[in-house]
Parts: sequence; structure tokens; C-alpha cells
Amino acid sequence: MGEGDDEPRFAPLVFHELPEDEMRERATAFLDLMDARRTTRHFSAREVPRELIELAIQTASTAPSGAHLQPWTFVAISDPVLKASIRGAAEAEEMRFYEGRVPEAWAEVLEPLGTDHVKEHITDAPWIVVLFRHSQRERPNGEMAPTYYAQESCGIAAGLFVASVHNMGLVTLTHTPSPMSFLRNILGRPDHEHAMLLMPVGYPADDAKVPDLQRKGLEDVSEFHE
Ligand code: IYR
Repeated sequence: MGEGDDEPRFAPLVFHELPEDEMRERATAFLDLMDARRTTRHFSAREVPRELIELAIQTASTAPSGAHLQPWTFVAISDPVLKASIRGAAEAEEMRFYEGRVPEAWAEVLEPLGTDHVKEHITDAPWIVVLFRHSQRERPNGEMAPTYYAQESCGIAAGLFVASVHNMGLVTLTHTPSPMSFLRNILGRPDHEHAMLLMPVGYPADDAKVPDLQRKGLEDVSEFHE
């Protein structure tokens, strides 16, 4: 396989087999770590170095993606003026949602979360990271072409981002202002990029609260056929 031909190029897989006991220990430790993660809406204004945000984005970007197109852009914002303008636009959308557009069945499941149109987390947190999903890519010849499974790919990337933030000892929130198209305009992203999640990242506020929730057990989220 020479330079410039169309053959797929492969490299050997780097794989280190572990003893089964160690697999179990590591899997249990990771479960314990992730089970201790909570989503909070209450952030401290304490600063977080940009490098930590970069590390979380790089971790997210290791996600598998359709045809390895990595159809995502993470826009990280610490600029207080920009955060304030995003908060203003998000609250205007949310006001319309909570004061009319929210269907009754949706309001029923939101009630235990105690959410409303006030989005303090957008200006309290030192960083907000907006995940944009690419519905198209630019081909080498300059034409636009589709991406594949971008929704799934970005969902996995977001999961890795959340895990990275938790693992480094900070907190985040997967906020979904709806509709989110205002973020493309404010952040000057192109038309084929679609805001998917707004994730404040930082330390929790000293008096941070979380909803009193339980996670479903294994038997409620799985089925095995052996
Ligand atoms: N986007 C609104 C409503 C909302 C929707 C879901 I689904 C949540 O889990 C939480 C909130 C808001 O952010 O308030």
C-alpha cells in the first residue's frame, strides 16, 4: 500500500489483556466512580484553568463516530459578556417554554427537578461548553456532503465529556435550552452545525443541591439472553 492509493490503511491494535480479577476490580471501581456523579444546577464562580476544559474536550473527541467523521465542535466560553448574552437568550426561550409551550406530560416529569426559566448556571460557571453536531461535512473538493449517525456520535462524545469532567473532580450539567438555534447565531457557527447541549463546567456552589433521585437497577435497564 503506497502513498496516495485508495487502499484502506491499517495499524496493529494496541491491546493489553488484563487478568479477569483485575477487569472486575477496574469495572467495579469505574462504576463506583460514575455512580457518584451527580448533575447539579448550582455552580461556584471559582475559576477553572482552560487546560482542564481542553482535556475534557480531547477526551470527548476520542468517541467513536460514523465513518470517523467526528461530526462535532465544542465551543468553550469563559468571556463574561458572551455568557451573559447567551443566558439572556436562553432565558427568553425558556420563559416561552415554561409559560405556555410545555406540554402537560412533559411538565409532569420536570416537576421533581424543580427547573424554571432562570438559568443562573450559564453565568455562574466559569466555563460553558456548547456541543455542536455537524449535519454535513466539507469534501476535499469543497462540496458539502452528509455526515452519518451524527446524533449517536455526538451523544457518545457528550457522555465521554461528562465522564471526564466528573473524573477530574468538577461538575457539569447537560442543559438543553429549547429551541437552541440562537446559539448558532450568537457563536457565529455555520448553518450545518446544530447546537445540541450547553454544558456549564466548574466547581459546585458551597450550597449546591441535587434532586433526590434514585437510579434504576440493573434488572430495570437490561435483559440478558444466554
Ligand atoms: N430545557 C428546559 C426544560 C428541561 C427539559 C428537560 I427533558 C430536563 O431534564 C430539564 C429541563 C430547561 O432547561 O429548563
